[in-house]
Amino acid sequence: MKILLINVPHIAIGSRIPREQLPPLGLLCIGGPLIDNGHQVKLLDGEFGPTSADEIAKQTVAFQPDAILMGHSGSTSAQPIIEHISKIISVELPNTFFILGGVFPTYHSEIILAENEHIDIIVRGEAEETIQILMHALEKNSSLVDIRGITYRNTENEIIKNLDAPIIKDLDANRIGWELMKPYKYSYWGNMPAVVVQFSRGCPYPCNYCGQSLFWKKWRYRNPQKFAAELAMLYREYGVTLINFADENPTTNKKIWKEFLLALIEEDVPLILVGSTRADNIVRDADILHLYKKAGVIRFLMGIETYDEEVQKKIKKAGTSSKDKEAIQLLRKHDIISLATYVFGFYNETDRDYYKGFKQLMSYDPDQIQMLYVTPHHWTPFNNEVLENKVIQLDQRKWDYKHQVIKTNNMKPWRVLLWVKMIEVLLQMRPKAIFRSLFHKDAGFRHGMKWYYRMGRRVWFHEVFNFFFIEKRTLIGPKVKDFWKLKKKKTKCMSSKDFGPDTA
Ligand code: B12
Ligand code: SF4
Repeated sequence: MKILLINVPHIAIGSRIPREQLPPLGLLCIGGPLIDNGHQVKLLDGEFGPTSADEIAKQTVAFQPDAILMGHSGSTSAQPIIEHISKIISVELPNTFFILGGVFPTYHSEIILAENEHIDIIVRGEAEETIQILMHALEKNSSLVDIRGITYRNTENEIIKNLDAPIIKDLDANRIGWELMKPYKYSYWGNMPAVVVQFSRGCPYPCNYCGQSLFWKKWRYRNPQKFAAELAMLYREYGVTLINFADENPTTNKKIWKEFLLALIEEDVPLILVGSTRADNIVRDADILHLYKKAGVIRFLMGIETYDEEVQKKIKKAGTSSKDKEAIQLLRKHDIISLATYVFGFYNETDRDYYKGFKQLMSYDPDQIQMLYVTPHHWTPFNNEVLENKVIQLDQRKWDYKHQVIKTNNMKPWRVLLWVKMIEVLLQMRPKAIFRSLFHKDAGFRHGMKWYYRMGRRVWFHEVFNFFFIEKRTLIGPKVKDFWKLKKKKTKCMSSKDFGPDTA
């Protein structure tokens, strides 16, 4: 079959501010096995440009695919964009199969199909195995009844949700379609040829606001030696120098992670690695952090999330303040940049909480910070705790952690924004942090810091300007528990007009 993989352009800052793009790993993961099964597969990456919906439609029609596969990396915030673009294309290509996958569609497959008549099938969960079975069935025009992991519309126009697919046990079994990247110049970290990779899937922790551990179900990992060899191949054959880990927690198992680090050191390739992990893993690995550095790790992001140990317990973060601080110090000792994320909006904070959060971050002294707003993803336990809270951001494209989504009872959104923006400035403009970006002995460290300052400056002004002059929000929106029901009725992305004037 002729298959087109489409990565849609996002409006989120992660896509628009850096002026460079990373490859959509999810689509490459399904593209590889499909190529090996004999299908003709092409990637259209709309993030470049960004490409307009009409241009994407034009290029798609020119390719005349039998099936269009659209996926998510920004997930929730990408869904309205996917629905919009796929609808335009479907007018021109009524006989093409429209198939979606990714985190958000996995949990909303029936709603999406009910609202979008042109979308035919949704693949739920990890898709490398399911997509091969599905494309084979579509090619042979055979029944979809027994294909696990899909939701589809049958010939009677009923929406059928088949059983979940089993998790993939061997993560090395399916090849990633790296060759699909060839038409595009992917880069990150200041124009370094870059890819996104996944050493492991899943997370063994139960943080109540995070859907990732639920999506992958169980923590699994790739063969450390094969994985290191693949990274070396990416350097040698594709000139890749920057590796961005998609893993939730690649360091979960110390022994396995150490094996990978040693295997990569053995490959002797000058790669730079950035990723996310947990602070307690860094503390646990104090004796092997020199191997992290030797293998090329330049930055780890760690979720600090809150100053308040009570909230930490409530959200089931299972971390401690002392470990967070120690992890940052340990990384610094090994010339590895620490990026601390901090989440606002968990439980009706007051000025005092913001001040305490700020003080705590100052005392931790991270090299970089990222301030986020808690987002009630439908499928997370946190969502059930805030069902009665009001939604102030009705545009789903902005459910991206960088917009306040739920109302905090004690503060107006402008006040929350001022706190967040002030904390960012005060932390990033500390003489200590600036000094490190200019005079740190490690050139890679300096480069990473300068790149982040450049990006941060753009993000900061973009967010403040958009908040006051462009974006809309409402203080009289629906409750969280009603948001998706209302959305379903409206059929298209709601605007604040649906709930009265912008009163924020
Ligand atoms: C790398 C990454 C990025 C990169 C994206 C680069 C790119 N071109 O994809 C960058 C830095 C640009 C980025 C930006 C953003 N990101 Co991001 N990102 C990630 C990260 C770390 C990895 C994504 C990934 O590659 N996963 C690995 C692949 C293999 O998994 P996958 O994409 O889910 O694909 C599998 C299945 O879902 C399915 N599948 C996926 N697509 C399709 C399509 C079809 C047709 C089928 C059949 C199956 C299928 O099959 C795949 C293989 O099994 C995840 C966290 C994570 N660990 O997943 C966050 C994550 C996806 N990002 C997130 C967010 C919020 C954003 C931003 C909105 C942030 C912002 N405010 O700017 C933006 C959105 C823009 C964008 N382009 O996505 C959230 C999404 C939350 C949600 N559920 O809505 C995540 C989950 C982080 C988190 N912890 O919550 N991101
Ligand atoms: S926030 Fe991090 S540690 Fe917690 S469940 Fe999500 S990925 Fe795991």
